[in-house]
Amino acid sequence: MKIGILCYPTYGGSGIVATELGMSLANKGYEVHFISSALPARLDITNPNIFFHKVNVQTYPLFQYQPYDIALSSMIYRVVNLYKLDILHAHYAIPYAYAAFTAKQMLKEEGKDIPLVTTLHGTDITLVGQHPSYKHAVEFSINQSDTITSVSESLKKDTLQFFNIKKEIQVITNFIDNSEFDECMNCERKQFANADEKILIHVSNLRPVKRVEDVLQIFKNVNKKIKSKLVIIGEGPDMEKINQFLEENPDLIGEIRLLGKVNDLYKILQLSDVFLLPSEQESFGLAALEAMAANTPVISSNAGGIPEVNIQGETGYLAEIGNVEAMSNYTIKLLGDEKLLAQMKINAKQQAIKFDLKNILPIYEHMYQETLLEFKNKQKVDVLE
Ligand code: GMT
Repeated sequence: MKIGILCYPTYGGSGIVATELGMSLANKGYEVHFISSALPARLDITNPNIFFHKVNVQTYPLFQYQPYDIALSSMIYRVVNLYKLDILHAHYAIPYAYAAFTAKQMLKEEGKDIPLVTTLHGTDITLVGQHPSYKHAVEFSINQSDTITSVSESLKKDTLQFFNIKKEIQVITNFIDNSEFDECMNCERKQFANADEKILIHVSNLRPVKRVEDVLQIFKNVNKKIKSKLVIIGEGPDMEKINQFLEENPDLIGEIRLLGKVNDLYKILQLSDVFLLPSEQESFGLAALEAMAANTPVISSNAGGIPEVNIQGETGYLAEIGNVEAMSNYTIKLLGDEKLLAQMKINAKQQAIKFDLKNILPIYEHMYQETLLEFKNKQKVDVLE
């Protein structure tokens, strides 16, 4: 089967999920074509089953805004034609589902068609997709998809609540390849903390929905009671809030390490004692799952799909969004009790194993087969009519 994957190259979890999915499919022998504005960050282009097609936006002095969506749909059209793709898989509705629909219309003009799967990831539904500038186009393109999947039950519920969706939404949760965590056991903890200190970690694209100010405040509270360091990984618009916090709390400058984007994420997660995810919105929380795969329990808010991943009192603790006091107290309780911490590290790993790639990849494969079958049956019916 030849699969076209449409995704963001870097920004956020949808690109990571799309890339990991595509690479796993390629390893199983599928031919996978990535169509994106840049080479996806984690993509291994040396795999002979993987192809990358860069969307080139032609600039022109007349354009106030560069027409990415037009260039994208043209590229989808060309790749489907040139490589005879069997199926398209759009990750994040805006603009991927919309551009894929347009490409399909171009193909139809030539008597060709191809099924489209759209995977809803998060803010395409819960935030940006609801803006009046996008809402109707998002709703339309979701409804035009042959198969719709969402990464959590919570996101499915939100989609049905906020949009008029006329098709079944299949939940296929995000996944993690636990085998990638077996390789990096020899990590240097002393690089980040002294032997008697605990390590708290936060990984995100530092947008307002991640509530980095809560991360900082939780750490401030915890640090008063427990010898500890905070590691923040990622870049984004709220970096300024971190700088401001450090200016206001100069005594914590030496306690907080800002690493930006890193290549060794899994290694650093394995060194950590607790992962903080106090998000305002989180359809799934892939970052929390990655932490758990590295044996790191999670202190989080109860936003969106997080409770489907982080289990209260088992893999960590959850509190209401913005309840910094509760999240601080939970962290202090966890880090102050070695037995509890050791047990929760084990539980976190066990939870990550439930979401292992080995369990989720066959669900994706089955979904592609079913989508193709239904699409072909529908085409036969259309011909008869
Ligand atoms: O909204 C984002 O943070 C970006 C978005 C994405 O498309 O990358 O992330 C969402 O998708 C991830 C992968 O499915 C989920 O794990 C994140 O929870 C989700 N983020 C939000 O809902 C805020």
